[in-house]
Amino acid sequence: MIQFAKFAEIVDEAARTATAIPQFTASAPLDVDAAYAIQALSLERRFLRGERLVGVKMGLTSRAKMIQVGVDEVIWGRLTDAMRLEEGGSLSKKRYVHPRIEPELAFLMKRELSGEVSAAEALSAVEAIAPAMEIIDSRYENFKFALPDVIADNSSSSGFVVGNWGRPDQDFCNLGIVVEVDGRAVQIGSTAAILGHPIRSLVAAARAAASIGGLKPGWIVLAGGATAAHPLSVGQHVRTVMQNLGSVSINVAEQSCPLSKSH
Ligand code: OOG
Ligand code: MG
Repeated sequence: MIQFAKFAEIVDEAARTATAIPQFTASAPLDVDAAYAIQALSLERRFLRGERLVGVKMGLTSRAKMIQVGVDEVIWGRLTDAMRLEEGGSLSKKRYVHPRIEPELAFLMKRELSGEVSAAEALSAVEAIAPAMEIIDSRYENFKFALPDVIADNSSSSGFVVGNWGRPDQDFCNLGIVVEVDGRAVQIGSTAAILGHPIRSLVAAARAAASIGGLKPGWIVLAGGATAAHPLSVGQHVRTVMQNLGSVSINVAEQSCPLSKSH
């Protein structure tokens, strides 16, 4: 356990200071359970700094994502309030090691959901759905990792932005998605890429979250990138358009503007 705390400190510091670290599995034989224990401990450190748990993110729920990172298991991570970015606002690239962005479908929970649930039960616990984007930023050098590494690193999660919430009683199993950078399409896909239907990702999230007391009302669940992630550079305007649901955007700044009295 003492060693887990050390790994948690290393990965938390790497995230906090935007510094790349070597993969843990290069020097330690971690398994998946150990990796989730490290993730939990590293998030505890953020909670001690005042961050609040606001949901979970599912990862590697599409073939495109699995192929891009060479890991083919569904994973999950924790979302905190500090990771949320303002829709249409800007992110400070300095805060990340080598950030990438990917289109996501977000669920807003209306009711608690935990353990083994059917797709219909999962859907009935949803208040709203929205187009979203996740900023992933592996803390490992060259964005390279094995399954336990990425889990310990909060499944690469480092930011998210959510568009307008829409009704969950619409068909969202096969909605077209376009990710644009400065108006040019860089990724095209469909919500169907997420486990055949994004609601399956919520079913998986309920199962995963059973270990932390279940998904709570008011929480956000990100269903997982529907396309490969796109690298971010300073000056870009990134927008994801999701059929019927609208769009969500973010600007990539070197550094976000300081809110000082002189401005
Ligand atoms: C791992 C996180 C995967 C997703 O949506 O599939 C993920 C990574 O790609 O670094 O967030
Ligand atoms: Mg993601």
